[in-house]
Amino acid sequence: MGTAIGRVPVPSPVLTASGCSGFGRELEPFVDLAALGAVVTKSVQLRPRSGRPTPRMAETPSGMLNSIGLQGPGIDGLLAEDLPWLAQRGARAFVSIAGTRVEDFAELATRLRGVPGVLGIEVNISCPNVESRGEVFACDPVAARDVVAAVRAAADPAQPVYAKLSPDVTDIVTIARSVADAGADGLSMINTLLGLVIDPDTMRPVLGGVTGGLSGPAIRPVALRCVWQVHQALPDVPILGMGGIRSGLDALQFVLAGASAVSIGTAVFNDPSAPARIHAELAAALAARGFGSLADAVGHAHRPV
Ligand code: RRO
Repeated sequence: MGTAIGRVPVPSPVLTASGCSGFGRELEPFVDLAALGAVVTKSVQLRPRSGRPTPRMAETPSGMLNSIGLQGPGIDGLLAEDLPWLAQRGARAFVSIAGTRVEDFAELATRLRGVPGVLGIEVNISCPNVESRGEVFACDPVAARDVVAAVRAAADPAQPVYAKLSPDVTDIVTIARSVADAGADGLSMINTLLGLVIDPDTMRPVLGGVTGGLSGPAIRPVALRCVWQVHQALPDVPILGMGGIRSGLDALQFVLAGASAVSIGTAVFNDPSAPARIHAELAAALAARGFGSLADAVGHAHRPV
């Protein structure tokens, strides 16, 4: 059951989600990486970064908070180690890039031109764990547009560029329209939602970075609502849906709302084989409902009964 990222065909509509499977190594014992739509990498920046103070993860009954703070190897490490490792295994990499200036994003896209195995670029303009809200480009339509336009201009024309959007906005359709007009080939929705956990014993925030991004089942209805609204407004823009997907029936809901592919994030912490399992469950769920292909089901919930 294949799909496309932009116009590039991939063998599966199930991808990993950025930040939850690193650069694929942790999943390799459990999942055939080459059979995934792609491995969406942890967001990479121009330089290596050590991230926020520990602890950086907190569990809640309905989801997980992280305040990783963009820890990563930087683009040089990614190009030297991680991308060749994925390419050797026949896996496609969908490289998530992050920066604090428009020029950072453009330079990262330039460095990724023509790199073997790089399927496309996910432009992470929505990390909540940054120093100021002004750095969350996805909260402002003009800032979001400027980043995406610069990346689309700098990137390899063969590599689709997806913009990763934040749920922490008043009107996600305005942001989606702005980045689509700027040349985004698709949208990744959604990043985590800013949250807080306080330890009742210490009576202090659990996370070293105080606040963190909430992921997992708690945000699934929010993510689904975002996909629904954006597909309704922009039905021709491909959507990679994510946010608390744990089963094939969860993934089906995203497809019915308008996603043509899904990313699996937090679920891998409890079940590292989740991407393969969810692919099989989604295929069975589509067949059981009489869909001959995934494309037939995309946006089905919008159609009159
Ligand atoms: O590294 C992080 O703290 C992080 C990133 Br880049 C992101 O996009 N979303 C998130 O929840 N955490």
